[in-house]
Amino acid sequence: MSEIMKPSNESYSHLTVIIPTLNEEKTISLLLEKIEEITPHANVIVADDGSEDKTKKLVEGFEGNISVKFLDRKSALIHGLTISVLDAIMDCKTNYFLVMDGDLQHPAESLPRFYKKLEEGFNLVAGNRVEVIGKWPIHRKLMSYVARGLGSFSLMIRRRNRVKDIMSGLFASETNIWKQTISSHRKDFILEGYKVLFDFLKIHKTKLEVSHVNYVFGTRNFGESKINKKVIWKFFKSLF
Ligand SMILES: Nc1nc2c(ncn2[C@@H]2O[C@H](COP(=O)(O)OP(=O)(O)OP(=O)(O)O)[C@@H](O)[C@H]2O)c(=O)[nH]1
Ligand SMILES: [Mg+2]
Repeated sequence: MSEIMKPSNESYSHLTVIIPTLNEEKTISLLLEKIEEITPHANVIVADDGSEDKTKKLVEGFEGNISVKFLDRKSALIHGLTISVLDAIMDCKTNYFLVMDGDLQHPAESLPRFYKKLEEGFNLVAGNRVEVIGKWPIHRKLMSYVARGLGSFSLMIRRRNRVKDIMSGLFASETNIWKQTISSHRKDFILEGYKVLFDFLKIHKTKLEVSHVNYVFGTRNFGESKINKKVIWKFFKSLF
């Protein structure tokens, strides 16, 4: 893995923030601005599955002093949140990466806390939603709660590494560990699914040093949710 950059003293230059997107024109520019402000010199990969709004234009036209790459998956054979994240990780040139949503539901302000834990030597730092602010319909709350419990149980009976909130899409890790697992087990991930961290933990057998960062999750204020019944069903099937 010689292409991996050595950590430098420049803050956050060895971190790549991966943002999977599908039509996030309303929030992506503000998110990039926040990342630039909060984690200067970080790298960003926007893994886009063929947005039909201005997401591509806004990302490619972003002017700032962070490196922002638009990974255009428009003509990819398989689309999905998980495969977009996996492709971005394989493209990642830094020691560490962090995955976050593009709709401002994950607080960019928490990024330094993830980074600090990676530097302390943790292999995996998982976001843990301690509160949801805004209105979340009761069925979403229930689904999240049940999925969280079942996901954790599923990992426990398999004797795998576990995290507190398996449904959180906000997490950070060491790039090499993931590259190796993706290279050897790509077909075992649910590529069209949306719980990439759960898939990884299910597949990855070696012990990891895991830590957590608590955060407050916002409900979506802009744009539309892309989570549909099909991906939810696939996730529940994958638990067993
Ligand atoms: N590349 C890619 N990104 C996706 C896909 N589906 C969703 N996303 C992005 O993944 C992130 C999470 O998707 P959301 O629709 O916000 O899912 P969610 O946060 O669980 O649901 P809401 O609370 O309703 O927003 C967002 O940045 C989306 O734009 C996809 O198929 N491909
Ligand atoms: Mg969202």
